[in-house]
Amino acid sequence: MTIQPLLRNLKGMRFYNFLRESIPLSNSPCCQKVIPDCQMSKPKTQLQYLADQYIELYLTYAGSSGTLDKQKFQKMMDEQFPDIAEKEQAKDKLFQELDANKDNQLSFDEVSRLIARYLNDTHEKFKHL
Ligand SMILES: [Ca+2]
Repeated sequence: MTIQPLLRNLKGMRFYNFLRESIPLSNSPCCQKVIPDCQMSKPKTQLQYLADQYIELYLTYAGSSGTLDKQKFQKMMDEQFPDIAEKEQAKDKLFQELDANKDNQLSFDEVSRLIARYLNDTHEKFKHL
C-alpha cells in the first residue's frame, strides 16, 4: 500500500494555512540550538522560516530521542493530520511504510519524506483550483 490514497484524503488547505499563520520561531532558543546559523546577518526568508518551523514541530513530537516511535507518530498524525485520525490501521501501515530501515522509529529524514509527499499532493490540488 502506498501513502498516496491516504494523502489524498488530507485537506491541503489546512496545512497550507498552518504554515502561513504560524508565528516565526527563528529567534526562539530551541531554533538557535538546532540551527547554529540561526542568527544570520541577513533576515531569514519566508522559506527559511517555514523550514525552522517544520524542524521545531518535528522536535516537539520527537522529544529528546530525536525520533518518533509509533505512539509519537500517532500523536503527530492525530494533531497535524486529523482527517485520518480515526483510521488507526491506516496510520500503522503508513508508519511501516515510512520506516525505511525497519528500526520501529521514524527519523527526521523518514518523516520528511511524508511531508514532501504531502507538499506534492497539496501542490497538485492547487493546480486544479
Ligand atoms: Ca526508521
